[in-house]
Amino acid sequence: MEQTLVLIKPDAVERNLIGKILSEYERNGLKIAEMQLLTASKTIAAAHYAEHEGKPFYNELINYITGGPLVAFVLEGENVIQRVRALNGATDPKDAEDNTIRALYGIDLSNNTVHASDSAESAKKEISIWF
Ligand code: 3AN
Repeated sequence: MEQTLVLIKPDAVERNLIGKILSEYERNGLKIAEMQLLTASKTIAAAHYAEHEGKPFYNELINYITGGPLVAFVLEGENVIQRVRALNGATDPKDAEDNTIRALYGIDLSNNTVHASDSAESAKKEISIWF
């Protein structure tokens, strides 16, 4: 069964949105295979966002993702990578399609509430970083 790595990011945990966001995935038939609540270390954050190193928003991204507790989990199901990206919506909440998680709960491009792997290759890499 295909797997993907999802984060409920610090902005969402702070606003007590864990249950609402998990229920979006669960009511779409996706199964939680692993899950943990943690505050990410700089090492984990740097590994997760390695592709963004050197970009103008990199330091802000690392400070944000390590700035409070988040929920990291593995979801599984048929075509789960594409399905979770669709449920999350566009990266920038102002561009996110109606009723997607980022349209419902996202604040801005930095505080965009959730992360999900964008390919089978990144899912494999990200699952090994977080679990
Ligand atoms: P996604 O999380 O949808 O795969 P990526 O990988 O392009 O998006 O970006 C990773 C994270 O970096 C985004 N979730 C967002 O928080 C942040 N980000 C991306 N582009 C920008 C930008 N231009 N300015 C500030 N933050 C950004």
